[in-house]
Parts: sequence; structure tokens; C-alpha cells
Amino acid sequence: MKNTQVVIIAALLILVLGWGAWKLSSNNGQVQQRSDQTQPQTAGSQTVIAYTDQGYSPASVNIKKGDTVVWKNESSKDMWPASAMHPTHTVYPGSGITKCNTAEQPTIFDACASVSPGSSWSFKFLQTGSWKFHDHLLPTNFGTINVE
Ligand SMILES: [Cu+2]
Repeated sequence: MKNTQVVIIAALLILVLGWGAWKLSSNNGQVQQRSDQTQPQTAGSQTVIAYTDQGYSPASVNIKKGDTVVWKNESSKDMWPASAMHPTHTVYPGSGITKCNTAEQPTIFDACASVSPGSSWSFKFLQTGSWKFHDHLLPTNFGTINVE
């Protein structure tokens, strides 16, 4: 009786493995396409900076032109990431707190609002350089984005 059970299990295994191999080979074309589609994303990857009660972590990151930085609020307070210098935020080209709530807001390095705990704000860097940022609500918390 035990031998029969072993034979049945072995047969099932062969069936499952065979089906898996067939599935893989028949999906080959699709898998190839998917990896091609993910290629352009590597040209604009994402870097996450966490905002904790101790400040930004990591405070300094190196990215490539076209990359996006995501500021994730993991602290207990609101945050407001923005370009140096406080309070005008005009160091990053084209930026400035006076452009908040205008049509230009999406293009400026300024969250332009409080970002609550658990929420995040992201910005895509199209200018190379070393760009300092701070928390507009607590300017002693700051960091640097190096864009190559
Ligand atoms: Cu500020």
C-alpha cells in the first residue's frame, strides 16, 4: 500500500513540475516583454528618504538626473520638505515658496504644504548639482540631494 502512495505522489510531482516547465516556456515571450518594459524605469529610479523624529534618514543621497526622491514621513509630526534656503526656497533653479499654489507648483522643489505622518511627497530632479533641502516646519532638520 505504501509503495502505491509513493508512486501516486511521484506521479503528481512529475505532473506539477511538467506543468510548471511548460508554463515557463510558454510564457517566455511575455516575460521578455515585461523586462523590456521595466528598462526605461531604471533611467528614472526612486530613492526614499525617511523623515523620523530624529530628522531625515539618510540625510544625504546621490542620484542621477531624472531620478525621483520620495520623502516618507515616518515621524510623529507633519513635515514640509523644500529647497534651501529657508524661508524663500529659491536655491533650486526655478523654485520659490511664492510659486506655491500657482501653476508652477508641480515643477518646484517645495512640498508647498504639510505632509502628515504616514504620507509622502516626491520630486523628480532634472537639474544636476548639490541641492540642500530642509523641513520648512523645523528648518534645523535638513539634508542634501546630489544629482549627477
Ligand atoms: Cu523653509
